[in-house]
Amino acid sequence: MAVESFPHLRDDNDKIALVEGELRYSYGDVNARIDRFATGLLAGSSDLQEERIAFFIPASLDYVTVMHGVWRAGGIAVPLNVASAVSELDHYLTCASVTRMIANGEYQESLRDLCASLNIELLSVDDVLAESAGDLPIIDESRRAMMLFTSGTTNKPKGVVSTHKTIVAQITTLIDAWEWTADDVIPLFLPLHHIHGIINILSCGLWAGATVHLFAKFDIPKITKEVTAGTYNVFMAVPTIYVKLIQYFESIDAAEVAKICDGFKDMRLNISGSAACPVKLFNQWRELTGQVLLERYGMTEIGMGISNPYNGERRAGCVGHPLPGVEVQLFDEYDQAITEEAIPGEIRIKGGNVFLEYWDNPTATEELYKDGWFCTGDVAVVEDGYYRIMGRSSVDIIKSGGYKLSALEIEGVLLTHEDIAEVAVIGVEDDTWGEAVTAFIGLRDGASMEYEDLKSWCDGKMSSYKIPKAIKIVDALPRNAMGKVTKPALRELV
Ligand code: MLC
Ligand code: AMP
Repeated sequence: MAVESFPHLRDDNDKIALVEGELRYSYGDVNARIDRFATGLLAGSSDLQEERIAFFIPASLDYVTVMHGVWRAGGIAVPLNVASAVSELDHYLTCASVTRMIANGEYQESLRDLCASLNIELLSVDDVLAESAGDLPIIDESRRAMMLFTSGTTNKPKGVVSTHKTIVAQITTLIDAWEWTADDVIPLFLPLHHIHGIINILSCGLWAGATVHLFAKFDIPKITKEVTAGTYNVFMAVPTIYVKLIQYFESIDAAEVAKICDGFKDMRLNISGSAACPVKLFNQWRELTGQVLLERYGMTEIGMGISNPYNGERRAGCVGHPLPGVEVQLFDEYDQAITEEAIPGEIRIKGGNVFLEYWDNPTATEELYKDGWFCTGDVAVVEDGYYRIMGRSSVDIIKSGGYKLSALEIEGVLLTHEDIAEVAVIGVEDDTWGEAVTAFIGLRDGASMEYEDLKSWCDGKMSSYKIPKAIKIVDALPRNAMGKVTKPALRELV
């Protein structure tokens, strides 16, 4: 089957699709701009044939124009984190063999040297937009559409490739499960290089014909002002955001808090995901706003897999049931399917929602597929029909404020510090971040280290959210008989 324009944007020309500050853009305007951008990208050719086009643009009309423009012209969209360090961008661009990069203004300036060194053409959105729309290719749904970088148990992030079909499956299951409609209005303040922002909010919103309010960052005063005004009826965030909202409530007067909480109370849906929502937070949010958070479970490679019901009991500490079209099965350490409740096992997933491949890395792709099941590395148990996430099989993956971080990647950077002889990074339970990056450091003879100095040293070498929140200087890291650092032993030192 072929799709003419993906994902589907309503032909309802006057309906507002996007709101950016004071500016409002109708579906008609957005559609026309995307067609002009796609035409400009094609520059006379009939199809981009999966050319990788990266973009470095915060949430905005331009972001949507570029993402959909690349899709409509037959390219692979590579949205990048605008907060990345140069060495991280170098890896993404090289790994994906990006040929063109779209960025505006100061973002473009920050990329000039890197793009020149990698021979990548650097263009602004205006450089590409054609005067008028031309013919666009018909795209088969099996073709690659998007590459998102995700950290894993390896040193460098891998490019997760989804097809048009994958993305449609990821969107449509959520449209049905969470009863999206054209009347929905949702704020989008999450970063737009991850599926939570891209699929669950932006793409579902645009597919449903809803209105998406775009924020370049999580701006609490601006967003809560709109919540008080009753602008939104759906709200989706990572647990850290609900924690930060509650912390904000503690810093403002009670009358103001009451108004904001009333705004939340009037919404039809508040969702939490990307990391575990502690039961304490679930209860606090219900007490403050009356909203029973709907917690769901997902992953870059699968979109959303498991969700508490929209209608029905949303159980604290649980992620609910498999979404329609998603097959979920727990497996034990011998790869045997677990058929009884209360026995923990690894979550494995099948379905149209599952990604195609890690870009240019067939070995990594094969490693994570067993008998057609994608192995998530997350461990869960089923209790009374509800899935409950118990943790991850790897200690080298950390979830901080919804970001998935690789301990090995952070260790790799820290090891380039001249005073560091050995280092082990773990995630330590934290009320705000879920897990806080903590580095255990063995110093070279005679060296000393203050936390603030290390933090400044890390600046520019890694995205700021990866920088350790704490360090512990140790004489020697605990190791097993094979000489491998025993990370669980480090946890006990905290
Ligand atoms: C920001 N900081 C973080 C951080 N975010 N530190 C650790 N972990 C994080 N996640 C640090 C900054 O480095 C800075 O440090 C300070 O906090 C203030 O930065 P900020 O940018 O002003 O913070 P804020 O806007 O409050 O950001 C918090 C946040 C953000 C929660 C809004 O982290 C965020 O958007 N997280 C969501 C990520 C996401 O979308 N994940 C979904 C992945 S998809 P300093 O020291 O310089 O002050 C997925 C699948 C699924 O997981 O199931 O959805
Ligand atoms: P990412 O690769 O950034 O998409 O992160 C996916 C990971 O986030 C999953 O493998 C889980 O470890 C974690 N995750 C997502 N949702 C939840 C949730 N509701 N509870 C616990 N962990 C979650």
